[in-house]
Amino acid sequence: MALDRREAVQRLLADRGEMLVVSGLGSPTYDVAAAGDDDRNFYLWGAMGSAAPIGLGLALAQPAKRVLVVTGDGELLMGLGALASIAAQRPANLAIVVLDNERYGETGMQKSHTAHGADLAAIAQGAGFPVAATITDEADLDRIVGEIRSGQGPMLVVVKITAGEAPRVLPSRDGVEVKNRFRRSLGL
Ligand SMILES: Cc1ncc(C[n+]2csc(CCOP(=O)(O)OP(=O)(O)O)c2C)c(N)n1
Repeated sequence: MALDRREAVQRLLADRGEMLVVSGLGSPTYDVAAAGDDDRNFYLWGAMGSAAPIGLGLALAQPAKRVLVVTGDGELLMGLGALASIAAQRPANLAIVVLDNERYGETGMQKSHTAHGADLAAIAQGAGFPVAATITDEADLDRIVGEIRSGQGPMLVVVKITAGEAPRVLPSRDGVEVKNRFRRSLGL
């Protein structure tokens, strides 16, 4: 079983409050934009492998805010070492959601390592994450939304999604403006 990526992200971000969101390049950035543009979204357009470490830095710098990283399996696979750093730092306010279609969607749907058995939740657990899970249905998604809002992290949630391509929704590609408005939203 697997979820629709747009519906899953919509559900994750509905009534998000002050939550800060970092999106991994490609489809996760489009999914987060499709759920509604927001000054508190920090969209990545490149820097593959950097979404989780950027989330870590943000969570440490803004301990009073919840930080959610929404990224892809391919993106996370490029920077797995970050999971060990996150576990070592233990930011309680950080959640990572991996939209796992077992593919590199942006570049032609080539199979990623998760299609060959790599288990990202098990890897996070092995790195020392106190909370790591894989979900495949809406009931689990509903349960996990509350955890992401107020549970004790760091947590990593793999959301298995279908491999279909959703229409692209492109937010601003001006990295300086995205950064500036994100900082302004924090009063910086
Ligand atoms: C260092 C680097 N290598 C490769 C790419 C090309 N690239 C962009 S997105 C992407 C696939 C991302 O896959 P995933 O994170 O699983 O997202 P999906 O679109 O499948 O949801 C790749 C390979 C890149 N931008 N940077």
